[in-house]
Amino acid sequence: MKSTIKIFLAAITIIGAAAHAGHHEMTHGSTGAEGLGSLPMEEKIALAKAAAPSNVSDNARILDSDNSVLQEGGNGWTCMVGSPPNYENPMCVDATWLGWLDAWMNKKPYKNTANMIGVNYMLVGDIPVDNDDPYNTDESKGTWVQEGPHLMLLVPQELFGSLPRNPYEGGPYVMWEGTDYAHIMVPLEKTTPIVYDE
Ligand SMILES: [Cu+2]
Repeated sequence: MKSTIKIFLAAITIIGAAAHAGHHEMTHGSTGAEGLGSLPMEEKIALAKAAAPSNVSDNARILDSDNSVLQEGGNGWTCMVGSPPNYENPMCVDATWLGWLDAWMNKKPYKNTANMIGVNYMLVGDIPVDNDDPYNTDESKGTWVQEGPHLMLLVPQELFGSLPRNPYEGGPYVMWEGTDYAHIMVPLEKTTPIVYDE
């Protein structure tokens, strides 16, 4: 599992960098080209833990962006520091989501066989994502969204029901409909459309 998480983190870094390359920094508060890459370990741990409530993250395993373990955990949760250089997308995930992340990053089929829903906390927010296509990095096509604080839920896809597939309709919605990686997004704040500069 370690190596697969590492692949995931490497790939999400690439996706993040690609998304940023086509996206003007002003619209989502970059800290600059050098970013936060040289953050002390304690600050990385604090950033990762900020993705979830403290009763989830205090005793979680904490992973750096290169998959090194910054802190061992003991409660079944894994918090990840997010993508360098700016670490805007830390997350805290359960075991079900670890399986999903492995499948997504390695483009393997995925089906939730855990017999329980999966919960993923992203209380800090995320980088821009195409809601239509999990692997699209071209912001000139697709339906791009950048969530603030949100949860992501894995449930059997039959249970998506009539939830919106449009991230801007309001309330929970389905991300990546029609793929194995479809999941429910639960924004905790109003979703503000991304503003692109000319
Ligand atoms: Cu999502």
